[in-house]
Amino acid sequence: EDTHKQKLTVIGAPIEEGAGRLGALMGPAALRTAGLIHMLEDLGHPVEDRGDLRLPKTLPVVPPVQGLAHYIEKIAAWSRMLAVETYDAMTNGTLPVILGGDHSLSMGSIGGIARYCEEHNRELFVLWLDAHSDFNTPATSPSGNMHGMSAALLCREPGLEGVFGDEPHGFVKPENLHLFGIRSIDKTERVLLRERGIDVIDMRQIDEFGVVKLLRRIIERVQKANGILHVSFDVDFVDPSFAPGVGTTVPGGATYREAHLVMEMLHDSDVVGSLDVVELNPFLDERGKSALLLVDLVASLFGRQIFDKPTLSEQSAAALNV
Ligand code: EXY
Ligand code: MN
Ligand code: MN
Ligand code: MN
Repeated sequence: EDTHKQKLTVIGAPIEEGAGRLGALMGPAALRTAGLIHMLEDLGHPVEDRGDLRLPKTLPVVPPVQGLAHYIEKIAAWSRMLAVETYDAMTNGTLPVILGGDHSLSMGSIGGIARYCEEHNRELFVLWLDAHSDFNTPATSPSGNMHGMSAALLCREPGLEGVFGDEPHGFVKPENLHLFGIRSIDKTERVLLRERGIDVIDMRQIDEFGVVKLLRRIIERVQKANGILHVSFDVDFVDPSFAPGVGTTVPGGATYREAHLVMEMLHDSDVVGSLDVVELNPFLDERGKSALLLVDLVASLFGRQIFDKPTLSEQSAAALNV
C-alpha cells in the first residue's frame, strides 16, 4: 500500500439516502467531470474505473431498529455491495478509491477493507477527516440520517446489525479510529466517544498544535504497527469558504493549505491503503469549485508535488528543528 504508483480501483457510490438532503448522488459524476481519473493517470497510476454502483432490484430485509435510521434497507444494500467491491479491490492488490455519495458509504467501503485486513492479519487504522464525529446510533441520532452513524457502526456500536446481516464484513478497533478536524459533536455522541476512548482531534487542538505534529503522531503509530491506513475524507473537513459544495457545512474548518499538507504528508507516509471521498453535493457547489478542490487534494495524496520534495540537509534540518 503506497500512493506512489500503485494500481487504483475507482468505485463510484452515488448514495444520498444517508444524508439529510438530496444531491450527494451527483458526487461521483462531479468528481469525474472535475478530471479525477485523468489526474490520477497523469500522475502515473494505472486506474481501473469500476463505474458507479447501482442499487439492486430487491432490497435486503432489515429487522426493525430501536430508534431512527432512515432508508436503512437501501443503505444496507449499498453497504453490502461496497464491502464486496473494496474487499475484491484489496484482494487484487489495488488501492480502492471510493467516490461518494454521503458518508454512510463508509460502512460498506471500510467494512470490506476491514474484512481483508482481518483475513490477512494486517492492523487497520482509519483517519476520519471530518467536521463531525459520525458516532451516533439509531438510539442516539437526532436526525436518523445514517451518514452520522457510520463511524459508530464500524466500531461495533449496537443497533445497526441489520445493515450487514450475515454478509461478511469487518470492523475497526475503536483505538484505531482517529477523528481529525472535528468541530460538531452531538451531546449523545460526546458521551459515547469518551466512553469508548475514541481519539478526537478537534479544531482547537489543530489550531494549538498544528496538523503536522498531530498527523505525524498518527502516521508513526501506523508505521510502527506495519499497519494499513484508510483515509475517509469528508468534504466538510475543509472550511466552507474553500468547499461550499456540501450539505453539512460547519465554519472554522481546515484551510486550503492545511488540507493539502495533510494529503502531502499522507503520500510520503507510504501507509495509505484506501480512500473514501464523501459528502460532495454538487447541487450546493459554486461552478464546480469544491469538486475541483477535491481532485486537487486527491492529487496531493497520490504524489503531485509543488516542487521536488525538499531534501533538507542534516544541518538545515537540525537548524530548522524539524
Ligand atoms: N451529528 C448530526 C447527525 O447525526 O445527524 C450531523 C451528522 C452530519 C454527518 C456528516 C457526514 O458528516
Ligand atoms: Mn462525515
Ligand atoms: Mn461531516
Ligand atoms: Mn512520492
